[in-house]
Amino acid sequence: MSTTTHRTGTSESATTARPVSRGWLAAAGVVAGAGAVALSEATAWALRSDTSPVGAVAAVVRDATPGALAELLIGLVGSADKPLLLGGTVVLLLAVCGYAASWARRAPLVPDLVFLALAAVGFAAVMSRPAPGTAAALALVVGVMTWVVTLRLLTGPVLDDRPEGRSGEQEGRRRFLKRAGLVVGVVAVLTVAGRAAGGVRRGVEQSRRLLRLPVTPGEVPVRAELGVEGIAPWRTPNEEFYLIHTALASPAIRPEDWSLRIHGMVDREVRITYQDLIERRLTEAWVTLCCVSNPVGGDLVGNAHWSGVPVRELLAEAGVRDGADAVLQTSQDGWTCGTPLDALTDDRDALLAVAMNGKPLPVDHGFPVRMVVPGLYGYVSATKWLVDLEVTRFDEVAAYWTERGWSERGPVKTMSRVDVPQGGSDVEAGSVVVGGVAWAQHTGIAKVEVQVDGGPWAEATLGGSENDDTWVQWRLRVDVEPGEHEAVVRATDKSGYTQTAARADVVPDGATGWDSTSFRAR
Ligand SMILES: Nc1nc2c(c(=O)[nH]1)N[C@H]1C(S)=C(S)[C@@H](COP(=O)(O)O)O[C@H]1N2
Ligand SMILES: [Mo]
Repeated sequence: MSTTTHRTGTSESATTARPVSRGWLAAAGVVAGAGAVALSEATAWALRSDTSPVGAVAAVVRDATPGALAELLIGLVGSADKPLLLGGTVVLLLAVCGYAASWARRAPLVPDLVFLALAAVGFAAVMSRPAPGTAAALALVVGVMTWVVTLRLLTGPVLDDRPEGRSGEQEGRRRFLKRAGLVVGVVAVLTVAGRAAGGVRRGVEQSRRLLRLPVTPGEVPVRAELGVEGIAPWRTPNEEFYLIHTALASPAIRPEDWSLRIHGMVDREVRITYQDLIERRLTEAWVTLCCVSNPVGGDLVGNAHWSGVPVRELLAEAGVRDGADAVLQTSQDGWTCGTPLDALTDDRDALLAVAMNGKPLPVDHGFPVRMVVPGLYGYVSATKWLVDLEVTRFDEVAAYWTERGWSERGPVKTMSRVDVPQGGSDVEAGSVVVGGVAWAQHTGIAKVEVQVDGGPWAEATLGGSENDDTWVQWRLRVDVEPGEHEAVVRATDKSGYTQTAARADVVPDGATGWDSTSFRAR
């Protein structure tokens, strides 16, 4: 009984009497902050070569610096501006981390809240850069987790109640230094690993840049562009082309390591290397690709000039056996889809594509080889990082999205979209141009009609196109009085089908319904 009383007394006096070393807490914050930044950068580096949270913040700082000041600074430091900018950003970050951690005893929540705020700034910075991607978001999550764990690990010995006096102090310091050493070691190993993984990606980017393929960017057909500002450009630039894939990090495949196997219900198995493929006669075609998950009015659709080898030629060499009706495609990262055999063997431009708009496929769009099939949604046809084609039967196929409730067949549904006037915008009363895009790949768009404020349907002017596999732009001049207005659009394809007004969700086989825009005329 007396022992218990004694212990309690000691511990209370230690808590109140021992002076708290804010310096040690700040040191813990700097080490934890450095660890968090390093692992966050290493994650971004390993997953993607072009996004870095610190780099993004530095870029925002750069863009926000008034031009004259920036010039003055660059004049002062010359070409050292970039390292200085990055270094300055890191120093500032660590200073904030140290200061925040020095509050760990008096206000234990402050360090974590401050770090979360820093991460939020990083997130905003990353999102403001072109092509942000999930990798950067994941990198920030890794950073926050590293901070939370290492800060507790390091402040533990400093915050621990222990007997007052020199020996207690020394013991705390010893434990702090031991743990700091451990943190630095683990972070260093993981950072090196991250950089090594990133190095592979950079190697692939490098070989991609050095490739010289006999391909062209294609010529945009005359009158494809109707010259209306705000309508999506007829050719979607590679950097703006939507991205959909299940892979967390895009597979990094060197062309010399790539090969495609064609097997299953065939007379002879075919294996083809990248070199074999690009030495064949390459076919080029404009094809609009769209995602089954694209909602009415959505932008998961893009048009590009693709170069590649018609897959029907390779299937013919393999010799497709009777009874087959499907091809199971597999990517290097294990994603699969089932494609109707006839879409790959009829006369359409179903390509094993190696280039997009005249450039080797971007890594995120499937480098070195992907499939593109006009008329089918991407989830049943457009395999990126393609490595395997198995000729088979639909009743034997289990593919990634069909196992998750999406339809086995995915022909593209006829669709139209209004791009201008933008929803919620103000325009001048009088003559107003309504415009957008419409697509019905491999069937073709026959006409697009617009209805303003429930009035009669009026036929829009269509832009040119080269084939029925791409979208078309459309435009219509309408007269509007001052006030609120709504314009609705619907397309009719060359089979005579007019888009239904009935709204269907994207699951299981693509959205239906009419797109519309509401705007105000002054
Ligand atoms: N390997 C792989 N290929 C894939 C996918 C994927 O998740 N993994 N997604 C598909 C889907 S759903 C679509 S819509 C298209 C998108 O192609 P893009 O990212 O080049 O626009 O790729 C298809 N190919
Ligand atoms: Mo998709």
